[in-house]
Amino acid sequence: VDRTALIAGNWKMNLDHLQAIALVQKLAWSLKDAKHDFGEAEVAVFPPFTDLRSVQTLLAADKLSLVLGAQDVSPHEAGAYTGDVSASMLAKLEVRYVLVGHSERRHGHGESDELVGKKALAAHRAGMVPMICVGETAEDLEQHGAAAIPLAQLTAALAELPADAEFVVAYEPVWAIGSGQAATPEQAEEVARALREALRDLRDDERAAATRILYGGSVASQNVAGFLRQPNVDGALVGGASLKAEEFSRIVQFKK
Ligand code: G2H
Repeated sequence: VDRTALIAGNWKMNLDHLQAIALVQKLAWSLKDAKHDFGEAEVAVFPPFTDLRSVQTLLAADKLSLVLGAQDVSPHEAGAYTGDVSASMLAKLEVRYVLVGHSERRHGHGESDELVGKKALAAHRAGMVPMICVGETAEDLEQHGAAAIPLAQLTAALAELPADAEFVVAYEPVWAIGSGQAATPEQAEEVARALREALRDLRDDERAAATRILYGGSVASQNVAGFLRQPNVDGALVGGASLKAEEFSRIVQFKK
């Protein structure tokens, strides 16, 4: 099965819209040197909401083959939800991917599995692809092993999504996020394999084979290839290292 690698840069709450423009321009420059050789990967950036319009405009003007992602979405369509941003608002900005259930949302904002699923549904209904983030804490790892919590989180989110909806899974062990202590490629593969296996039951063989499963958590240019070499790891969700143009372009041009 052909699962095009996906390298996703999650900027989190960094860069105002002017800094965002500067970063994308630098990125474009670095990548032009590489003649847009993304190592055959699809590359997406996930700026804060306030940067989306600027980045969208820049991508369109420069014909850059970067794809736009958003870091969160409201589960509601419209109305009295102060501070929220709807899926249709994001879709109008040509956003293709929407992160749902990032651990910083689950743990920092108390988002439940059910809410994560409803957000995924909202993104799907607006024509975007939810990127469902799952991962175990250090404590979970000790008590239940690596795969149990990610499997439960994925199962709960998919219960809200129609059977034919496309989605991406991002496996991010919470203990590896922003810690500089990435999982080993073998650890990532073990959970990715278990998640793909579960997708056979949760969906079907075809969807299980076609769905991209990314690894996230302290990915950098030095370790990205090790993850991408794993048969069940189809890309990376990159946080800190996506904020530096040269580093991110090295990641994007990973060679297996
Ligand atoms: C995990 C990752 C990106 P970092 O959250 O989502 O961040 O690469 O900084 O660990």
